[in-house]
Amino acid sequence: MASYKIAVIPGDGIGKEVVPEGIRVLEAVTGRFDISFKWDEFTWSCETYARTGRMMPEDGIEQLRQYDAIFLGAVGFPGVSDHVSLWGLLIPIRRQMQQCINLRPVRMLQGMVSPLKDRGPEDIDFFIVRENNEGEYSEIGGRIYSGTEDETVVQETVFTRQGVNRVMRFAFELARGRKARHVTSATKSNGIIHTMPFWDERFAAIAAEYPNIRTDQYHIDILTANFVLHPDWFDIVVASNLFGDILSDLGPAIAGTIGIAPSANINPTREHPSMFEPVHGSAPDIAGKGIANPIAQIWSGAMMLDHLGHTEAAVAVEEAIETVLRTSKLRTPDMGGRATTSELGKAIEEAI
Ligand code: GGG
Repeated sequence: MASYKIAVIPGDGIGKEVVPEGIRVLEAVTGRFDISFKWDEFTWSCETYARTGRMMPEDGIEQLRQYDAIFLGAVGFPGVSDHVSLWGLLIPIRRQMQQCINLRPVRMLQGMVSPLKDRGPEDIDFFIVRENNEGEYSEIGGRIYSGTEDETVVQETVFTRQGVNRVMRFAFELARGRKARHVTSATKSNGIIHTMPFWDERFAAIAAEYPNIRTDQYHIDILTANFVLHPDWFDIVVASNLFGDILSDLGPAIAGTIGIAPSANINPTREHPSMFEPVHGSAPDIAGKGIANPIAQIWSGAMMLDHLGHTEAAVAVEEAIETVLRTSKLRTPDMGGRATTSELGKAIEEAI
């Protein structure tokens, strides 16, 4: 039997409601695939911040290093500034665990309804490969003359050759295993004069290593329009940290709802644990009502199974999600229904 120690961080808001459903469904596959999980919960959150002045303890990263993977819910709640909660928990984990790839599938599942007219599952099936450790998410910068008319704020974007090459190679390697074998680069090299022309140069250089893979690139503005107008044009989209974050909210929205969108923060060397979390945040507006969509968390669990080497178990979880969506009318309010978080979680567990 394969046994894994998983660090569970439900976090804030609906994170605390969807994480138990993710665990419920992963537990349901363990027997069938000879896997066992030991789940250790860490209550690090904005509540912890309010009590202690920190989102996680000083040795939090060291504690997490002993685990095989991290299963995260959502981070952020009113009362704590969003940049404090993100830079106090999520971003230090991504960086210190060298989770430099954020893999975000965008797939319209059978049974879902797209807000785009006449689009079905055959039209929306791609991956966003987001650079996860550098780019626009940078601490370099500062503010001078605070509170005066001369107030000035500077924020530097950081692209390293190693970081950009790494995310692009990951995208091309992923494309090699796909039918369409096509990589699209998200750029903005007309307006962003230093970093984005560099991004384009690296894209051309890495593309040359993969002559059998079709490539194209779009400025981010028209790329967002093309996600809506021509979602069938995309297979693998490689993007910087900020662009990837924005595109991976738009992608699932055209596939039906952001409530189903999973993500994997991957440490490709496997020296440190990778982290699996829904794309969505803590949704304070619906937190505590028991109506959050658990599918993004459950699908993130499938990505964790796949990362741990249990591809068949991962496929079983994905198929269970699709079975419930295809064969039942059970939907949470974001999908136009009235089901609760746990009703949908239990139905997926039963489908396993
Ligand atoms: N699921 C984790 C979460 O709360 N994500 C919301 C968010 O704003 N994340 C920022 C990011 O992915 O960079």
